Amino acid sequence: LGRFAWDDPLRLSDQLTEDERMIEASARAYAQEKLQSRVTEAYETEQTDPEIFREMGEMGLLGTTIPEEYGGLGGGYVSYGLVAREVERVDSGYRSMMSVQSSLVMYPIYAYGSEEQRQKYLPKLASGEWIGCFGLTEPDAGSDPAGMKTRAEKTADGYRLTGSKMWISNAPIADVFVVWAKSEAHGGKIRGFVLDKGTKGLSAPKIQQKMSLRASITGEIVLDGVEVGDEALLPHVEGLKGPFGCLNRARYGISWGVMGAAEACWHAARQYGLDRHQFGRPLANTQLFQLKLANMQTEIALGLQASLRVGRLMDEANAAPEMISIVKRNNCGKALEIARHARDMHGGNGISLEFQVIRHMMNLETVNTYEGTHDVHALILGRAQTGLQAFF
Ligand code: TGC
Ligand code: FAD
Repeated sequence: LGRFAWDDPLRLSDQLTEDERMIEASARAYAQEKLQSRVTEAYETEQTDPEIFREMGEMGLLGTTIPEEYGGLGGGYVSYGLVAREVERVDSGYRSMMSVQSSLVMYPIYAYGSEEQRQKYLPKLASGEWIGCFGLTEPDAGSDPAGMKTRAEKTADGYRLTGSKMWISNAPIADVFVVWAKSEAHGGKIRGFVLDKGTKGLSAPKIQQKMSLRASITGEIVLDGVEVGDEALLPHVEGLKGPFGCLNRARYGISWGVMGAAEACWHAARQYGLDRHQFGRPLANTQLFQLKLANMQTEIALGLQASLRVGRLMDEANAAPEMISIVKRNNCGKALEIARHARDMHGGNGISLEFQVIRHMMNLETVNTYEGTHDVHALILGRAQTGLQAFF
């Protein structure tokens, strides 16, 4: 008979390589030793510490899949997923900071950039010396990014960008801005541009009063006739497949990350149920409590197996975007449900930041929405199996 571990029921750890286990262990050590102790205050006071990028860079947690010659770790997608899970076990906002930098800023510069752009940006982004952000969403174009209004006009030696981006992670503290705009010189097709902080006409005001993802700063990007040289254009991609190529990677990472947040909630609920007595016995000694724990254990074990499968296929360059929609959508939805149950199982204490679960629950509301909402991924999957477009 095989061994059963309650906290690793399908023995995910047996399915990892030695290298993957090492990366997982160092990400876990960093997250638990350096992030866990500051998250409650950061969340409460809505503070993002830019130093975290430097620390993550030093630990090799930025650009896990980017080749070593550009400062990355040269690792695979399963390793990247394991890092996301460990960081999000502490807070979805910290994972957001990491995954925007890795998948949405370093990846497009690596995959679509010129050699000069790679040399200029990637090592400093990998070390965390520079912070990056990714501007796709606009005030009037969220689920439908093809409806973006931001435009790039050709000038004598470059481009002039005008428009605004909304809900952009890291933007107010960013040094490097990857932004997507419709370029008149390219027949109105969407093109990517890399902008440097301090360029005239570029600003990124902070979005205030967020009740979710409060440890990760979010802003607008205002492009008020920003003039850049030709070298700011990402030369090797055109159309929506540019930003979507980045989103495939970030969405996949989220599918692992949210399982980390869900595990934190599940473990907290289990421990709370063992410690807290009502009606003369531990809460965990009731059938309803155990049913909820069994559901959490099952959904997390299945979700992790699914992400592992997609990660292995990504490492073989053999994954389809629809597979990523399945794991992003399902794991986010399940994680949010688990966090809501864990909050309930903590009773009144569940609404206090001290017990962590409400922070995860609030964060997961965002994660269920960004990078394609739960329903938008359902429409992607509906289209893939019926051939019928139901977005409009
Ligand atoms: P559609 O006609 O489906 O596609 C247009 C072009 O794009 C290509 N494409 C993809 N390429 C690669 N990977 C994918 N996943 C792709 N999906 C589509 C497609 O082949 C086509 O190429 P071509 O060459 O034929 O032009 O486009 P649509 O306009 O009908 O799209 C519909 C929809 C809903 C699927 C899509 O727009 C969508 O996914 N909407 C959600 C938007 C979204 O995810 N935004 C995320 C913003 S970034 C963010 O949230 C970061 S949060 C980060 C953090 O803090 O962690
Ligand atoms: P909408 O698209 O207006 O959707 C509203 C509701 O309508 C949703 O329930 C949606 O599912 C539903 N809906 C939309 N279309 C349909 C349809 N056809 N059929 C049925 N229902 C539909 N974006 C970036 O570019 N970069 C970032 O770094 C970034 N970071 C973010 C950080 C945070 C904290 C948040 C909250 C968002 C971030 N986003 C970022 C934006 C995010 O990707 C969008 O919020 C998301 O794509 C949804 O767009 P929207 O908010 O405009 O909602």
